[in-house]
Amino acid sequence: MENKVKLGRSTGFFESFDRRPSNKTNMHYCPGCGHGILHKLIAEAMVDLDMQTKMVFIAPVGCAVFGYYYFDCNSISVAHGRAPAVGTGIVRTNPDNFVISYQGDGDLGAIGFNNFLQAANRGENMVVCFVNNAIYGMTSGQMAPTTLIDQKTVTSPYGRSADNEGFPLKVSEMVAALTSPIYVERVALTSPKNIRQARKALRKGMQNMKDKKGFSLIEFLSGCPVNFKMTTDETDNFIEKEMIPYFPLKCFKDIADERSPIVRPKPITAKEKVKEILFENITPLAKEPVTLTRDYKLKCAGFGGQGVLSLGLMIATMGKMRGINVSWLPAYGPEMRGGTANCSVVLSSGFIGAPLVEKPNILVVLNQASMDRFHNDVALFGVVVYDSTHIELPKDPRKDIKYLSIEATKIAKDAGSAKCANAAMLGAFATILSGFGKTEFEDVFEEAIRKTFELKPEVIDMNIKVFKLAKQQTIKTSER
Ligand SMILES: Cc1ncc(C[n+]2csc(CCOP(=O)(O)OP(=O)(O)O)c2C)c(N)n1
Ligand code: SF4
Ligand SMILES: [Mg+2]
Repeated sequence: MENKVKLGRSTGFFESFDRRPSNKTNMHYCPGCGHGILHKLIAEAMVDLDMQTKMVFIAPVGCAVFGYYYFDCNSISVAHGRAPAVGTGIVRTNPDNFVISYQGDGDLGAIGFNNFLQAANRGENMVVCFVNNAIYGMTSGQMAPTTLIDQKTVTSPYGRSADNEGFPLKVSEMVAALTSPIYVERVALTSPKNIRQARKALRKGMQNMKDKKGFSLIEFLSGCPVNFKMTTDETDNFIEKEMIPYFPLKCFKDIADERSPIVRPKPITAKEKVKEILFENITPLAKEPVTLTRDYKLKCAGFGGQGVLSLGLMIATMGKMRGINVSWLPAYGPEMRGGTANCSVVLSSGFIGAPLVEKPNILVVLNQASMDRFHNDVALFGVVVYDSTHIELPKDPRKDIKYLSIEATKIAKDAGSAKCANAAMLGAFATILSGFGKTEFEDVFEEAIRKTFELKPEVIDMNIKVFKLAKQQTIKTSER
């Protein structure tokens, strides 16, 4: 490995920063900022260690958000705090790639802390470069998880207080306590001596990654003169005199030599193979997908315990059996205890952008509260299907949607189990679909019931019976 300090710009950087809309020669960092120093260390190390072509630099949300302007390697910009999660995807799908998860104290220690900690705990093969400048730099100096006690920021104008905001987070100490990480060191981007140590630590972490040994964390104490409202000398002094006593510079863990290279099962990414696995136990019908001319966006709502979630699941399963994309999103929480429960279901021949259905084109309701609460959300010319055994039209019915009803609970009760009112609603749904000419689902309803209740085989026959009875009933269009 080339280890000599070189003068001039590293070839790890683009020759010209063409991705920058304005100045193509300089970085955007303020004078005296630690980010610029660390960028240089990274660029040089990735060239010297011959990792450039396989390196993926993950830029955080924070002042380093534009890191991809500078590094001549693969790069990705991610949502705030999500670098270790995206990095996990990269190294798991392409284990030969290298990932630098570059994160500030807000990005890593606040919004993204769980993502970070879980990646560390899984021992992902990556290097996390944690820039601890004790402040939110990009957003003009708010308090960070690592802001020191008594340090003034715009959101702690009297200084951080342990009683009010707790003590600054010692990230390296916490991560070193986990079993998986192999290397954890805290360094500082201040004096030449400290920068030399930072350079060494970074290279060690990167070598670990090259050897596929797992997770390395390097915490860089760094200055933000602009938001500290200090000169660069004062900033270095603040790091030396205030930060280092609380965040000691230290190698907390270095056990790479004790670990063998990680070998993880290769994930299956080939589309056809994924389909085969997903649909293996479902039905051969899935291999000839139906084409829907429009998406079905449903909301099924009622009391917890009425089977609205299973109703949604049955409908989603039908879609799955016919080879189209489906999503099923239940709403849990306090609503489950006797209050309303609901789920969103989408059936689509295309991609499903969001599984949450806010404007259903079909609303299936099993209690009055859900009728009153959701009917105003139904999309223009949409349909509300309700159980008229105990639900009435809302006080202010809309003129631009249809209200269809079936005595679901009565049908189910007469058949022997009022609990199967949801299967009666499925029957109503089948009738509505055949009204739309969507008979291609015809042969999967019963199979969907069987599949949904395969762990409760004793309820299958009754559900199918109620479904069939309901399908024979005429659905009423309610007067408005
Ligand atoms: C989801 C989301 N929440 C909040 C923000 C606002 N925001 C932008 S950067 C940032 C924190 C930056 O601080 P840090 O991670 O310490 O990076 P620094 O700028 O100090 O290097 C925040 C809260 C955002 N962009 N996205
Ligand atoms: S605001 Fe602070 S962290 Fe951001 S570039 Fe300027 S000095 Fe660096
Ligand atoms: Mg910061």
